[in-house]
Amino acid sequence: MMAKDSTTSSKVILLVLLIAHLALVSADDGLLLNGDFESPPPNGFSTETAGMEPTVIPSWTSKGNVELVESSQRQGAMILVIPGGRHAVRLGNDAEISQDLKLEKGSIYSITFSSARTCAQLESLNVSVPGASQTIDLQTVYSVHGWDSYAWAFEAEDDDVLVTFRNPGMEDDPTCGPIIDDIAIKKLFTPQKPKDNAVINGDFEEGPWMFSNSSLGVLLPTNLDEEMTSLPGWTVESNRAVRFVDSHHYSVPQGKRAVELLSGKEGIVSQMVETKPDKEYTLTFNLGEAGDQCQQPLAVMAFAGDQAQTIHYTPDSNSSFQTASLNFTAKADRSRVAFYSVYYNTRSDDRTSLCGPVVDNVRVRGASAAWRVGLNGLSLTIGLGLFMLVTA
Ligand SMILES: [Ca+2]
Ligand SMILES: [Ca+2]
Repeated sequence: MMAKDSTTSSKVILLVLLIAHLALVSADDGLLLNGDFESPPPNGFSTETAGMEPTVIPSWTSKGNVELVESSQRQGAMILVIPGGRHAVRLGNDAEISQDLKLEKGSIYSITFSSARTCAQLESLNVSVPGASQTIDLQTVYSVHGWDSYAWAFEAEDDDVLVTFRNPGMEDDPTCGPIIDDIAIKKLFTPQKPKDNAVINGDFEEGPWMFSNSSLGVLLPTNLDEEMTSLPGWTVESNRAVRFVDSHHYSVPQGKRAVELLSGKEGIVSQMVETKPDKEYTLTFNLGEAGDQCQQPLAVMAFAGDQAQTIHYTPDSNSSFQTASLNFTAKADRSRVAFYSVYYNTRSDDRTSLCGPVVDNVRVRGASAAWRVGLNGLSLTIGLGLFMLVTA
């Protein structure tokens, strides 16, 4: 009897631990509480009372003209764009929503969110936590659906972090303002640098949260701080974003994740890699197509140290990617590796959505002694062959 009781109680303890563990995990990675704005407010969803009284949004604190909007809701002649499900939130002039997150002090997190603009004017969205903030320009709509997902990274200064989304705009029409939906968070870790590769996260497997239905990928906007990036190791040094894509919705050369380059030379992803001055290196990477009906031709400009080369996408008939390489001699103890799309590509079906070449599996390897011996051996053989040809 005693034995049975103790087995039962240990099972209960195990179950409690498991639930506690699951609760911790869900608090860390994935959708924020009511991050999809589908939880009904105390008085239910209603567009009747919109603007009459402050909107109560479960799990969120709001300030200013914040409105829960519904799919099929009209604004003038236009039907509002709802990125996911049936509901989203719209921020009027200077309005904001915020939520307190329990995080781990000192860790780096990436927030993924979807946003659409409602008016033709320039709209932007500011996302902030104590000590960090970024304003994301919504002027460029990258997809024909009228909304995009974005990611933004920050370091948690405390265990309690208030994340705020604010519309910094002051439009004449107070019903204008960005729509937000599907807000999720992911704790990032920086992969170790592999022994035979100077590139960190060269396979792009570590990155921002992606929903399983992220059919539009996640845009990574300008980010000049290499420590605070949603794509560990990499920076987006251009005005325009690059797209993080997954293998469930796109062709990815290696693993489950890769980047798709957009907007021609306005979308640049780069990394400073450790090198030894005067040493020879080879940059290799996979160049592919995303399988999103992107209009060809596709090509990248690849940079490695002081070398740059245009590489056109010309794969074998039954492959969606090829391997390209570029040799360089390092001039310093850090060398820049960078990529941008040579062309400004759009999808062939809608001719509007931005697309471009996919880059994955980026490696920078030093030319090893063994490789040089091999090369010398090869040139000796060729030299001998030539000598024999000449003397024959
Ligand atoms: Ca929603
Ligand atoms: Ca990959």
